[in-house]
Amino acid sequence: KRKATDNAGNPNQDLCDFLIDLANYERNVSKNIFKYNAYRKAAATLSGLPERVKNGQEAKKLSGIGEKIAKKIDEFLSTGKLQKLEDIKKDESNVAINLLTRVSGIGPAKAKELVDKGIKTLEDLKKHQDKLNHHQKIGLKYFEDFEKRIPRKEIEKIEKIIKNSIAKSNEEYIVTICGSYRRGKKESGDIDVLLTHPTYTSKEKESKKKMSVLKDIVECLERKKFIVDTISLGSTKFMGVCQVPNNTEKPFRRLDIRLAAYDQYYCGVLYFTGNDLFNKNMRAHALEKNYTLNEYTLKRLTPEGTPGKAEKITCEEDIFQILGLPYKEPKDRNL
Ligand code: DCP
Ligand code: MG
Ligand code: MN
Repeated sequence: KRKATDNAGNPNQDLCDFLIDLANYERNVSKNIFKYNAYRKAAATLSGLPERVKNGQEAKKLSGIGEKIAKKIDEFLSTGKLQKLEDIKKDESNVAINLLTRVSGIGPAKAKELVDKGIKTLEDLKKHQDKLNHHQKIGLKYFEDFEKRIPRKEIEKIEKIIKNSIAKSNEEYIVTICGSYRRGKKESGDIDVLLTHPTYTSKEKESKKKMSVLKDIVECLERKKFIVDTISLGSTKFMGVCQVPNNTEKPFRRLDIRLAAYDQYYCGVLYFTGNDLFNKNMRAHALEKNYTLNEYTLKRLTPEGTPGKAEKITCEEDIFQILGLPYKEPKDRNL
């Protein structure tokens, strides 16, 4: 949706832009997630280069760039455009599907369904809100703000607000802002908060008392006028909207909060820090080593392939070490 390759002074920004356009077309219209990931990977590789790519041949040496993408780079460098993209943009239903998927909560299938009904613009959507669920209505309400990237400075402020308010209700909560912020990005698409408490362990996860932990925190942040809207609230996952209090010129921001069990916290931190491609690689590597890794636990697989009991994990380094991998700092997890 938003451009994850926007970093200051990227000398290959225009190439990254057309690759992201192609990626979005593959996801939103063709529903080809494989190609979507391939284009995103190529864009991520180019966005990390210190210098401008000279031609496709040179680009092909880089990871994630093969013959086909190299050819497209050559076409773009010599003509300033890409015929495939020009053709895609000529079809107004493609353009409409792409636009509607930019609304938080609207995926490719829903977008196509709406476009088939003749709903093609945000104005159309506003007139047909009865066709939207609660999440999609919120996505539409905050459409402009949710497209704005969040500067690191603002998330630093938000981190203090969240930590202070939560500490006031109970000193023992542990709060980590994960996602692209933890990976050191200068701007983020949303704010990803991971939360745990020493008394909240995987054994007690389902008990009645623990069910209200996240709800209480959300209510506390609502009273502070920090959380302003809720998309969804379950026992371990909140999705909603926040704004820096007493600062009405600041845009509304997407906020995710997850509650992790204390003994599963670092698998949660690893997962929620990402990025998603890094997580995929990490899980694939775990399987090669006969382990299964998810956002909760790391478990050894028996020869029959069934998971054993959870490994004891007390920090992220433990996970890398058990899997025989050198530790990677969050800033080196931007694949
Ligand atoms: N995640 C994942 N697979 C997904 C979605 C998310 O592994 N399909 C994990 C990795 C992500 C983290 O959750 O880094 C947070 O998800 P976000 O969508 O918030 O992504 P980021 O924080 O990485 O980027 P952005 O700046 O766009 O929010
Ligand atoms: Mg995020
Ligand atoms: Mn998120």
